[in-house]
Amino acid sequence: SSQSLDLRLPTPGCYADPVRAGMDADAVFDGMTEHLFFTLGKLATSASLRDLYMALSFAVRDRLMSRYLTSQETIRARPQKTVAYLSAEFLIGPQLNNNLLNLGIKKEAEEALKRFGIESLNEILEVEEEPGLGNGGLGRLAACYMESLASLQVPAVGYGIRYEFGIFNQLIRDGWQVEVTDKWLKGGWPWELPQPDEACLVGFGGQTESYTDDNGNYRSRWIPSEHAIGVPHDVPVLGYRVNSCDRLRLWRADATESFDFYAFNIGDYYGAVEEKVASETLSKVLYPNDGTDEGRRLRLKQQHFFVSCSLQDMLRSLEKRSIAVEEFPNHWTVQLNDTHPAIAVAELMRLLIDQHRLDWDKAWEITNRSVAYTNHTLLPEALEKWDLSLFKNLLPRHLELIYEINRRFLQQVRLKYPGNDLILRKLSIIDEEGGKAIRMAHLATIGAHHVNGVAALHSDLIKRQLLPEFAQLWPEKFTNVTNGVTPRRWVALANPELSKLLDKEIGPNWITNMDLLLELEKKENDSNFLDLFASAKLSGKRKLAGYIHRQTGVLVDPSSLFDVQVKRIHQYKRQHLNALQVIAQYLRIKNGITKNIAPRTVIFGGKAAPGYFMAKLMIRFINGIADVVNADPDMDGLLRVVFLPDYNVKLGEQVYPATDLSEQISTAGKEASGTGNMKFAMNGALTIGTLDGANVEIRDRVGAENFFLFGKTESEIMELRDQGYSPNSFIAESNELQETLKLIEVGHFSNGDSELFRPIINILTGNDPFFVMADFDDYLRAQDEVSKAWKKSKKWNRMALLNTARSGFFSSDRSIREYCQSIWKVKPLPVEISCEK
Ligand code: F58
Repeated sequence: SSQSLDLRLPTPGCYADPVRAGMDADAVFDGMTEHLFFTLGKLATSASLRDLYMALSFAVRDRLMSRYLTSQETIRARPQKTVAYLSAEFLIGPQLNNNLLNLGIKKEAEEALKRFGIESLNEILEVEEEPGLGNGGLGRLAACYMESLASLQVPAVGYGIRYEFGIFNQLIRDGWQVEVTDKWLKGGWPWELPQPDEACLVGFGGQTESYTDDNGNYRSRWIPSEHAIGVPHDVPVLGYRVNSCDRLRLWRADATESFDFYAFNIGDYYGAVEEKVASETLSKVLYPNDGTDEGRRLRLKQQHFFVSCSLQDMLRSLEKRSIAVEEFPNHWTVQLNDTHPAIAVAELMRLLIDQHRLDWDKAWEITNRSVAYTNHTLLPEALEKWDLSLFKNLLPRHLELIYEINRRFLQQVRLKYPGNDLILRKLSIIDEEGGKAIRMAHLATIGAHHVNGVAALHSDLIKRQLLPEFAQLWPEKFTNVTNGVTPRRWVALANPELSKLLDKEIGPNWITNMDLLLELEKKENDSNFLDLFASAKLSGKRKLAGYIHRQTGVLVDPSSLFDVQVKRIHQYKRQHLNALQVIAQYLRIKNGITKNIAPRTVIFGGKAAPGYFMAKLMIRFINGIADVVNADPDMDGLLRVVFLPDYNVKLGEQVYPATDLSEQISTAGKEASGTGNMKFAMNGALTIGTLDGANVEIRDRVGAENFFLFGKTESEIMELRDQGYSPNSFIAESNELQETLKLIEVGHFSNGDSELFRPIINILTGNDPFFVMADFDDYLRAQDEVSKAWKKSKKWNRMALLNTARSGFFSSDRSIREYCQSIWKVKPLPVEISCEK
């Protein structure tokens, strides 16, 4: 219709202005110049690096627009099913380089920058502040999945929260973690498009009342006591070298206007401003927990806020196109990224019943046909439960609906297991033990048509241990989709040296078809090629060594074995097992037993949850060891220990290409999947690991002979636990372990303070919940294998090459194809950009 208004209006497909849409270096340069002048108010002659970053980002964003708008228009005009990926976290990382890569104008941007006197694109990329809108693996997975969805041309929207402060920045002071607020928005963030016209209203609190409707039916209605407004902030997510550009829609909480007007009427201006501030705190900060559920009221508010906005947005999209609400499951498939958005089950029921006037059965059918749930953890302390009274106070209508969902569900269970009260108690959404609570995993499982784990072992354990009664009831509901990571960011962009080599050897198509990497297998005995492969690695290591020196002052040798463990700090991930191993190596060197030692640089990185004392102490412990090791001349040329502060996506891009040995050493059965393990393998690192999460599948694919396996299996751990595990029996059998523990106890790594690391010793020699003592000797044995293998460099390089060659399965493109086929039933919708008027 806009065309009939004015034929001169450009369609998104043929935006004519070369300055804003041209893809050559001249156009990019002109675009930057215009943005410097008109958008940023700067003269090119006095532009700072940050100005140039902003100008280039705006110029790149311009070039996304025809793709983005045409994609959104294609989805609107040719209605088919769209994926709604609901996630409280999207850890998307820096945007500029990724968009340059996916647009295919990296060279052009470099050329344009040269005209501003900038010799390397890296200088500009350095300036970019990353949005830390996630804690770790779960948030990063959501980002990889959005990128793959767009690259596979699948219509999708990622729905989440635009936190004003993301995950804290980590400083290290005197060896301790210090948290600093992450003010990622302070300089303006060029990648978002606020859409205030599409705001949604969300209620909280108040009460419900029953009434009889016009047809004489009993109904319930909710009268909330407060409201917040969700304003969408959209981030275009462009696929790799395609026109498809999906949308990440992040909601920012605003105060409702009525407060402001009310203030003028009653004169309580300051009181009203306080209310406004309170409702805006909703999207203020990301909860920095990893692994423990805190059950905080504000977090439940955040969850309901973004879920309600997102579902309203989906329903509105149908209304706009005059599609009946009954058609919802044919137009939207809603994926719950863990239980954080699980309130969607109740909220969709509420919207369908209370607002769209559907009856229960129809509403339930729609909900169940639309929603699927991904579980990311088995740790009992991480399973979300909401205190019943808190929940009722905040979401009274949702509680009523959950009671009814539960009543109908338990009725079904009773039919199948007559007289079995135990199973009813086990399956109920309401946990009756202790203070009553709502089990969100149960709500999600009952509401969803599919429940999936994130690696084969994990999905199996969901069925056998976490939800066995549910799996018996609905065997076909449970499935596995092994995680994956995007090769665009994690190889093409992070590892330019390796990418160049791959392009030359097998052509550029590996970027979208990682199975092509298998062709590298035929190079496994080609010394020339192995040398080239190794020198790509060495170049990554040199860059990281420079970064380590600048950040920590520690000089490391790029020819040493780079042994890396980067991930959130947690007892189940066992950074302390790694640290103990370092001490054992240190002792060997001190005692002159250096024959089997390979020169190593042991690198740690990761944040600890601010309230997790043991994790913070583990960081202090690693830094205590680093201080002693790095200051001891006996260690020169043999051992270095580094704790890299503030591990995030950007730093990960430097770390993965520079790693020789990937530490994946969690207690078997505890790490749902892991995704860093995949990034390492793709970049040619060998793994030392337990049979946990996706390690199992990595080992199966790359070959057992190219993987350093150690430790008890999940079933052996269970057996040990059932027999009454005693760490001391393992300590008694290991001299090296005794000496290692002794050295910590006497304060060797804490300037003689024998108290500082006492809690670590106590936990390891006490009940050792993560079986560190049980796995120590076997870990040391595997590390000796690593050292031995490192010394035969050609053999090592061959093993490393085979890891890269056989890692194609772990592309998130494969994961997304599986979700599309077996869970979502969605097909790609190619986007054509044409210029017909
Ligand atoms: C992670 N979970 C798993 N949770 O630990 C990891 O094995 C898996 O590879 C990854 O998900 C992707 O499936 C995870 O990162 C969180 O960060 C939660 C954030 C919210 C609070 C509770 C932890």
